[in-house]
Amino acid sequence: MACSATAKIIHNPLLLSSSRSAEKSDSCCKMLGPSSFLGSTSMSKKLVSVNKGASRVSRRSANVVAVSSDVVKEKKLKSSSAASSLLITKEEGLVLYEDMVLGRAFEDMCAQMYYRGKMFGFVHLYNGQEAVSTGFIKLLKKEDCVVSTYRDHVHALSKGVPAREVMSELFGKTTGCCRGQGGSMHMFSKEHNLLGGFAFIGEGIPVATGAAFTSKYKREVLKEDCDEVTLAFFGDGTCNNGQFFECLNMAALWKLPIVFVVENNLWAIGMSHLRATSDPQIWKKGPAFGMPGVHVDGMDVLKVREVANEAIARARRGEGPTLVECETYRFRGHSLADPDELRDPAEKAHYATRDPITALKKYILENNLASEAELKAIEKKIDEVVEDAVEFADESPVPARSQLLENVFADPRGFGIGPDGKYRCEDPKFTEGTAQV
Ligand SMILES: Cc1ncc(C[n+]2csc(CCOP(=O)(O)OP(=O)(O)O)c2C)c(N)n1
Ligand SMILES: [Mg+2]
Repeated sequence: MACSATAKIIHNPLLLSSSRSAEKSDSCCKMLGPSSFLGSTSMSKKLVSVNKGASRVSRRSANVVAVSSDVVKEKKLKSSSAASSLLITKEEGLVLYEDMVLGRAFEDMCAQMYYRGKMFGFVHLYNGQEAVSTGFIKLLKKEDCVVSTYRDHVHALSKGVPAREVMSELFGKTTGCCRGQGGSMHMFSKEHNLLGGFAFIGEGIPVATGAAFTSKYKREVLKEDCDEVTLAFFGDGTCNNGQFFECLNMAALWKLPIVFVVENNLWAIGMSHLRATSDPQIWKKGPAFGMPGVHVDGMDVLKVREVANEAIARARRGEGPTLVECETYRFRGHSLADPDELRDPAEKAHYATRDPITALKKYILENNLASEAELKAIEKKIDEVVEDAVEFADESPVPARSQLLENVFADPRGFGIGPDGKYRCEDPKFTEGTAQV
């Protein structure tokens, strides 16, 4: 099989069903030895693509594969002796570090505020998964779109929604990015092209596919100057949902500019990924639809970034979608209401040692990209940003009761507005459930 010059990270779909045929015949695909993928000892083999052209696959640790990009390889860092092997500049490293520290500090503060009764409903935190959000979203332009899930605060922050607006949304205040009407699971910002957090799993994938279709339509039919890309984030559990497959099909068929980013944290609430899916290697489902599938260590922001760079560039060039499976881990329970008693403490301890922020810090310091003092200064700045966000949210006004039924797609004559023309929610008994509705 010949490697396409453009499909830098593609696998031959035909070879995926048979590891033996892959071993024999493909010069673009290579078998790696037994992998401890997803903590499973039963998963014995893994296919990875090797591009013989500008791109290459590197193996920097036992079971991790990342695809090097031209962009990264071209970077020459003159200030350091080991410059040519560095994956990031100082400026890039500090941007990544700041974004990840912001994500972590913000979520830790959310936990405090939730337990103090400042937030309502379910709140799902992102601790541990920061390398995925940062590794992908920090490569985007403002015009590019992001679609998230209920675990969406950090995606919003990475996309540039101010911490004040995200915190206020969580507090249900008018200054929130959805005027307090969305809450934790429904972050949205038109300005930042954050097309929503979605509470139903898989619900965001068709929305993202539609956004990518819009970009393609603008470019090819309306002849607009548009190379926008959409990133769809979702979890491992969601990949067993039909919408995932339908959208992979459509995106591949129409070569849409989208990257499907699976945040495989090994669990769907209390259901282990290994128990829930016929083939735990989600990335394999990309080639089945004719698009590249890549597995990357989602606890390493630099590896995520390399893969993201390739996939985003491919989408921007009009070469179609990519499925990226990021192997990651959440450091907290499914939501703040989850006692998190089902996951093995040994598993949690293992991933705790792979904290993506600690790993990036180590890389930055060991490669003299920045000093300890510079990183401390970033941490201090972020603490202030988060404190400020809380103060801002706390002092912001709650929405008027009349806002309660805005954007509700139900006939207001039947429910929202009474015969007197007033919103029924204005009736003080409305929230007690005793109003005459
Ligand atoms: C359509 C639908 N079915 C069921 C649920 C209940 N539910 C909420 S979270 C979740 C697990 C999702 O796991 P995963 O996709 O791995 O995401 P993670 O929470 O690990 O980030 C389920 C089944 C839902 N929200 N939507
Ligand atoms: Mg999961």
